[in-house]
This record gives sequence, C-alpha cells and structure tokens, in this order.
Amino acid sequence: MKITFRWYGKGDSVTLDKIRQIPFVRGVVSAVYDTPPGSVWKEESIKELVESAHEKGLECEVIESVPVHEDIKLGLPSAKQYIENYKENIRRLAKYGVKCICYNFMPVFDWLRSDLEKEKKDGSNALSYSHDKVLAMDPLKSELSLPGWDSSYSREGLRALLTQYKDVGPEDLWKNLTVFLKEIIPVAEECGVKMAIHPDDPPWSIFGLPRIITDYDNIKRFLSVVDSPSNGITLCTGSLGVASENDLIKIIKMAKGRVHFVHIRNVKRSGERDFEETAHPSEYGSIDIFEIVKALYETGFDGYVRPDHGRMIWGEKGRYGYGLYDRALGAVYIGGLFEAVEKYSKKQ
Ligand code: DNO
Repeated sequence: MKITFRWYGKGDSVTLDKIRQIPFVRGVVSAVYDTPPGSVWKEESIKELVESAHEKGLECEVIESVPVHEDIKLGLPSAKQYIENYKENIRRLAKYGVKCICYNFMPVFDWLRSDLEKEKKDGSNALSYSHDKVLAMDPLKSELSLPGWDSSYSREGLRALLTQYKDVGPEDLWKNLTVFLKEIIPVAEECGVKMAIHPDDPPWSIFGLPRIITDYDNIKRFLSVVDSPSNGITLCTGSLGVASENDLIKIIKMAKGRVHFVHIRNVKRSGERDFEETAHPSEYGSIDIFEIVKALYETGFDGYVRPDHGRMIWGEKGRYGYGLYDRALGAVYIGGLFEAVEKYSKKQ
C-alpha cells in the first residue's frame, strides 16, 4: 500500500515542497492539464510532470484523471477516434512509469455539491450536498457548485450536450462503457497499467442523466464486463458511502484484487440523499474508516491510497476540498491506521 497526495501541477498552491514533508506520503497523483478532454497528451508534458515529482523525491505512478470524452459515453461515431486517443495516452503514460489510471464514466458532470463552504460548529467549513437544493438548481444558469466539472463548456455547449443525453438511459451507458473497456483494457494489460474507475459522486442519477457506477451490483457487473486485473476500481469511501444502503466492506471483499486505488474521506449523512463532508476519522462521519482499512488489509490490497477532500481549517483558502492542512491530517490518520492494523495482525 502506498499513500499518495493529489497535486494539481505547477499552479497548485499546495506545492511539492509541502507535500513531501507530510508523513507517510510517497507520491503524488496528478494529471496533464494542457490539452482538452479527449486529446492525446503531449509526451513532453507527461515527462515534465513525472520528472518534477521525482526531483522532489516523490513518485508519480497514479494519474487522476485521464478524462473520457463525452462522445465515448454517448456512443457517437466519433468515439472511435477518442478511444484510439485514450489508448495512446495509456501507452504514453506507461512509458513514463505510470502504473494506475483513475477515470470516471459520469455523463456531463463529475462530482456535484450544493454548498462548497458549509460552516461547521468548530469554525471550519466543508463541502455539502442537499438533494432538494441541487434539484432546484438550473444547470444552464451556472447556479451549480461544480468544482470537478469541466468549466470550459459554454451555456450553449452544455444545453446541446444535455439534449444529446435525452435518450441515453443506463443500459445505453453500459453498452458504451462496454465498447470502451473492451478496447482499452487489452492495451492497459500490455502496458502493465491498472485502470481504476471512480464511482459516481453522488451515486445516483441527477438531472435525468444516468449514473451506473453506484453500488455493489453495478460494481460487480462492471468487473465482469472485462474480467482482467487491469480492469479495476477506485474505491472512494465518500462517494459510495453517502448511500446508506452501500455496504463498503462487502464491496471491498467482492472486488478483492481489483481495487487499485482508494480515496479515503468521511461524510456525515443527514438524510436519505443529504450529506456533509467531515474530518477523516471515523468518529466524525457515518463511515467507519478503521473497518475500511482493516478490510483492505485483509483482502491483500497493495495499491495506492490518498486522503480525499479535506475541510478548510486554520483559515486556509484554496481549491475546494483540496487544501493542504486537513488532507495532510487525513494522510497521517490513514498511515497510522494502516500501521496499527498491519502490526496488530502480524502479532496475532
Ligand atoms: C473529486 C475526485 C473526482 C475524481 C474523478 C475521477 O474530488 O475524486 O473528481 O477525480 O471523478 O475521474
């Protein structure tokens, strides 16, 4: 198991010099941001990214994300070329030592929240989600809190895209995902790369758009589409954990050997479809992080882990969910849990 930390590249105020001082953190998780989604990444940009991490003594073995172009999710004729581009990205990244690629298959929107600075009793703030608030928003009026979303869409572009999805249901999305996987997984196998799909966040349909990587049954189905160790998942505790019906331990056991990347964060469920993000330790949220770490250890997990979103604490201002302080506390907590579980298990 390797603990990593997300880094948004040279412009990130959370610099490599800061990241390398966090206990337990061995590497960064990053991406190349200088080309539009769907295109082939420049080799010199990949090289520069990896080398800048290495110069600071950090590994750069995980990419998050190589985005999947909407035409692939829509199953358009142009998908063919975008899939070829995706394969080329896998090859290029492997050449520079990348071993794991995180991506998602959510139509149009990535992670979605209704509030980016929900104040907590202790003066910190965090991301939160109220289903009614989200449903009341109009995605065409930029009222949405979309930190994970490609903000390059114009209003017209977004309107056109949403219209294209009008007749795309969950089974169509499965079909298009299957085409994608059957093409890219053999390339990942050849290159020794583990693909790790990220679950939908939140794991339910929004604005009538289908979402399919949401629960035990769907993850099981996903893994069977191409039954290869290169076709795996990112286990994101916060994404899956907001649905109380999701038993994360059961999912970890079922996906044994296919969990390549883990995002650890905690959430406090406050209703059927409402939640707030919290500090990482178990006592602050609805997810028992100790049990997660124990299940990962017991199933022989040997992939990458990163602390996911943190709160904003100590007056920090920065990229929502991705400040330094609370994520650093999360990394140390996660490292401590792994050390305890491992040493305790060996003594038994
Ligand atoms: C949010 C992230 C997601 C994730 C993508 C993976 O903080 O976990 O944006 O990077 O869904 O493709």
